[in-house]
Amino acid sequence: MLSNNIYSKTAIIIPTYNEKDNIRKLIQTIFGISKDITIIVVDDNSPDKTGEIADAIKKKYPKLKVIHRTKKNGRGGACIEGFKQALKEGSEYIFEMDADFSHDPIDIPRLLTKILEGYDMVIGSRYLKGSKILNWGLKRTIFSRFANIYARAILGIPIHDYTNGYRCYTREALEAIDFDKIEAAGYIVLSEMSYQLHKKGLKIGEIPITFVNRKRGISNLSKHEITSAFTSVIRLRWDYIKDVSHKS
Ligand SMILES: Nc1nc2c(ncn2[C@@H]2O[C@H](COP(=O)(O)OP(=O)(O)O)[C@@H](O)[C@H]2O)c(=O)[nH]1
Ligand SMILES: [Mg+2]
Repeated sequence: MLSNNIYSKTAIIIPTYNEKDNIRKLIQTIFGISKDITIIVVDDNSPDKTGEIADAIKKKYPKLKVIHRTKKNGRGGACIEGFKQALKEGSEYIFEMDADFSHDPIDIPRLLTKILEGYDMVIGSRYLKGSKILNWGLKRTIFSRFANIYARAILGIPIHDYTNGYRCYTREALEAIDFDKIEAAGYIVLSEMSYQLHKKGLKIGEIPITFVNRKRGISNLSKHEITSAFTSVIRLRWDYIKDVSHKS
C-alpha cells in the first residue's frame, strides 16, 4: 500500500479533446484511489464542453485543476503545459494518461510502486510479456507495432512502447527535459521525451498493462499524425546528430 504522503506528491495530467462521456467518471475513479492526488486536466476548448464539465466539479474536488487552451493544438503540447504546472506546484511524481479509459486508473499505484524502486520514468507498456491490447482493429494494431519497431530501430532506446502516453515521471526527469527543444505537438512528443531522458542517462522502466480501446467518443489520431510519426522519428535522430557534432 502506498502512503497518503506519496499520493499528495502525485499529479496526473489528463489531456482532453471531446471527452464529455469520460472525463467525470475518470476524475471520480482517480480520486477514488486517493483524494490526495492532484489532477490537472488540459482541455483544448473542446466543442463538446469537456472543459466546462471538469470546471463544474472543481468545488467537489479541491485538488482538481483545469487548464483551458484556446484551440486544439495536439496531445503532446497539452501535456507539456500540464507538466510545467505540476512542477510549479511542487509535485514529485507526475503522470500523463489518456482520458478515454484506455489507460486503466487501477495501474496508477503499480506505476508509482515501480518509480519508487528508483526509476526516472516508468511506461505502462503494451508490448511486454503480460501486456494486453483489447478492442483494437487490425489496421491500428499493425500501425502501432510497426511505429514502435521503427522508432526502436532508429532511436535505439531500450524500451518496448514508445507511443503509449501512460507514464509516470519523477520531478527530476521532467526538470532534465529541455521542453523548448520540443517543436512537435502530437504523439512524437512521447518519443522525444524518452529520447532526451535516454541520452541524459536517466533510468527508464516499463510495466505491462492492459490497454483497452476507447468505448466512448472518437479517436483524435489524424492521418497527418500517422504520416508525421514516421518522418518525425528521423528528424529527431538527425537533430541529435547535429547537436553532437556542433558540440564536438
Ligand atoms: N488537449 C488535447 N488533448 C488531446 C488532443 N488530441 C487528443 N487529445 C487527448 O489525448 C488522449 C488520446 O487521444 P485519443 O483520441 O484517444 O487517441 P488514440 O488513443 O491514439 O486513438 C485523449 O485523452 C484525448 O482526449 C489535443 O489536440 N489536445
Ligand atoms: Mg484513445
